[in-house]
Amino acid sequence: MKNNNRKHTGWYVTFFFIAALMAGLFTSCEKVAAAKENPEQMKVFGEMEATLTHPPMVPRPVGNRAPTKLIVNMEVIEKEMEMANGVSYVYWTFDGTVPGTFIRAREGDEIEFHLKNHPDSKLPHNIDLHAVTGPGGGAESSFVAPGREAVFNFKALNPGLYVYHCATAPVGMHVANGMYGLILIEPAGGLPPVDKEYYIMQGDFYTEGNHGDRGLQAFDMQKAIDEKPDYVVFNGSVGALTGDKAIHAEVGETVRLFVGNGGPNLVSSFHVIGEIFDKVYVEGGSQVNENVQTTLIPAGGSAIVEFKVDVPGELVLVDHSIFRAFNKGALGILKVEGKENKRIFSGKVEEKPYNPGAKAPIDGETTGGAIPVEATASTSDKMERGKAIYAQSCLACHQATGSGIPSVFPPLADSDYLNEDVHRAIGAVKFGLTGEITVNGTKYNSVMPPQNLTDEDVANVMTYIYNNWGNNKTEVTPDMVKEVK
Ligand code: HEC
Ligand SMILES: [Cu+2]
Repeated sequence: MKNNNRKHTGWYVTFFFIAALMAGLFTSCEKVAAAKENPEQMKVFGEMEATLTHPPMVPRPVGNRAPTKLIVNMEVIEKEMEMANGVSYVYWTFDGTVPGTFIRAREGDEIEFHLKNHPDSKLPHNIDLHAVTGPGGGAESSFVAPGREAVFNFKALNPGLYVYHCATAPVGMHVANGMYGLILIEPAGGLPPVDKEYYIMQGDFYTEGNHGDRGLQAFDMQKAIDEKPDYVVFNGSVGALTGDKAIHAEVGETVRLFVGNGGPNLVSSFHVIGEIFDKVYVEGGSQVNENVQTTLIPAGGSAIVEFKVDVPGELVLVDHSIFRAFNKGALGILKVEGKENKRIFSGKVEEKPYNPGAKAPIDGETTGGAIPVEATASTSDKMERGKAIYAQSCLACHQATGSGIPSVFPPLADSDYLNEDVHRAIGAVKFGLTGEITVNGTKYNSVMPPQNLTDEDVANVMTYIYNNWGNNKTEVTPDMVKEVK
């Protein structure tokens, strides 16, 4: 093309200019492509400030932009925040949240990292980014006292999802107080597009009081050394991803979760109840596994999981070391809205008696019209049956005497919530319950899963509860249960 231009000497200047531009573009494209094999050689174009986001949101994808000089500004803030209902904790944070803000960059970017430490901080801090190739992941270079700012540069050589964390001594304590987050280095051309992306990070916390003990809780070093956390949570606190803080998607959408584990101690068995991961970028790297139920996320590690949501409902995010989910807080909700698809999931289509000991009834033997069982069941039968259902379905959470567990599971014994409104209580048992409620003056903001009982059994178990433990002796009938929609 250049040769061609040279023949038309009258247009020489213009053509030369255009040709030079195109040649420039062409070689820059070549460099981008060639850089795949040689990321250190990747040239950067221009300069921009990174947009950082608080969890559970993530910044916009890099798309097909060229590598650039990316300026990251982050601030260390020590502040008191809520860990659970009525429980607070002095967290040490990157940008004021746990986990810290999400950084999204591209392979080949040259990152100019500014770490500021708020003047009100009591301690110096630093940052070790696992995306850094260099001593300490930047820890020494970023070490910064309160009221000061440290700057260092690094080139993002490897694509992947990386943890960053504070590495100031005692390191374990800085991490245990919430000093971690994620940095995503996208490959050239970016990750394939999806409909929804979210940022979730697990962490374990060690408080002087036990789980649920109210008030400001101090860090407990001995429990941390013993690896016996009182709280295991997503995004820094119990309920950070439930109730009106649940994350959302619509039927038919593809969802990508960037999941990290700050630790400091526990490994996460990350699972979404009611979904299968179509893809997992194992350990946040480039290897993709498919059709995975539960993926292991090491402390100081990550995974990217992707799935398409096909039916509506509440998907429950858990650490499948399951006591952590239902007793220590590692539980979140992804609410999927849209049209049902009965072929993919029908819901319960039938429920009938199963009694292997009994004689099979002979057809036509029940003359005079089949009498519904509940019409003949005496109150003592109902209480008997209700007691059995309670033991099987409710006791694990609400406890044998209906006492519940403070701050985790509300009491059913002498419960004002229960006695005030029978229809509301039926609704809780029939459809499950999320969001904040107050029982006997104490706030709960957790999740009770739907119980999948027949209307008759809901009536039985509720009659049992209402006629025990100081409740108001309401008799609940299957018809009352049927009416609650
Ligand atoms: C996995 C634990 C779990 C199980 C199992 C469970 N619940 Fe609950 N239940 C909860 C939680 C948590 C709440 C509070 C939900 C909230 O914060 O919105 C609750 C709330 C309630 C409430 C309203 C609040 C109150 O204390 O009066 C009733 C009534 C209730 N449950 C009844 C039952 C019955 C009956 C069963 C068994 C059929 C049952 N639950 C099984 C966890 C559970
Ligand atoms: Cu620190």
